Amino acid sequence: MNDFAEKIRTQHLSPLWNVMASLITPQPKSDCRAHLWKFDDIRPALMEAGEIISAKEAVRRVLILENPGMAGQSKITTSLYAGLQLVLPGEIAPAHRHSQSAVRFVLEGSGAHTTVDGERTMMEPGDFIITPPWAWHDHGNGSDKPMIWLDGLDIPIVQFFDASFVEDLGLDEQEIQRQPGTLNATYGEGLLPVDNRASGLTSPIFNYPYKKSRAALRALMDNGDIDEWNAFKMHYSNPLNGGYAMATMATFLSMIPKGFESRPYRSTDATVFVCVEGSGSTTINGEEFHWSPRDIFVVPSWSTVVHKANETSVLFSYSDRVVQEKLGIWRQEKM
Ligand code: GTQ
Repeated sequence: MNDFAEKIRTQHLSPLWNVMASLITPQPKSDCRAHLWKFDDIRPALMEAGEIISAKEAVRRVLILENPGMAGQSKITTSLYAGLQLVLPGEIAPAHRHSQSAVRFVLEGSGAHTTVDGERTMMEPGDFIITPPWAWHDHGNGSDKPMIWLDGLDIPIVQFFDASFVEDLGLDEQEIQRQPGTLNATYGEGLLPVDNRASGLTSPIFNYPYKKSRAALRALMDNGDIDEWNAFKMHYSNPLNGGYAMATMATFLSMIPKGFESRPYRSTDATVFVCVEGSGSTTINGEEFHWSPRDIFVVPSWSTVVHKANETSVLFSYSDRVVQEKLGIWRQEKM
């Protein structure tokens, strides 16, 4: 057998029966590990990065959240990237575009901005902001305080497909083509242009302000039936089709009432969570992680999860669920 495998290796052939069991596993097997980053513990490193390199020099001054099971791979899960981006007062992160799309979730500061394909939006804590694939984007901070947000990108997905392109605009900032708030006013009020020609792959709304998202969850909580696994959970939606807001990353916001303990669940989409408000803990395959505002934690695929809230809490999360659903491979078990 070994001689045979050795012999055919020179012809770039390999016997399936030696590797079958590790390729097609009875359950998901991943190097991805559960982990929690306490914001207060990692913030000093980010501020130190602010002293040694400017946003312009770095292009993007970001500290990558690396999954401890995949060190050196710039991944938080097998398919997703996460990083903390710092823009100091007066700084600009210059305009560029790339195949990868980005989720921004604002953690600290107020009054910085990002410009995406000709429209500028201000960034406030809890806002969920989208950079679609191949959209020009630059960031700036005109406030007098540091701005910190979580970047979630589909870098590993694009890497897997060998489909990465990037282009620099050659200017710090792109030209602004519309008034701030134009896209939200056009697409975010229950109306659509009759001859809408936007592709629908990504939501035309690129800032989902926390104030509005929180009010939606609050209304759901005050009037809806609680889900024993998710408490009150919504996905950000694309007004063109009601689907997820982005093509590669599904994004969610959940409100968990004080004292709630979820029943256990598991799903095939490894998920990155951010605590927005409140405090509590999440037990992942028996290991308990305590969170409070701005903490970030990651749940690997098919790990059993139980959430507990000490106070009424809000969690933001993102995963590749939208891709897995399209491919027909997403699974969930609510126990
Ligand atoms: O803001 O454009 O965290 O291009 C990584 C790559 C952020 C960005 C990241 C990027 C960006």
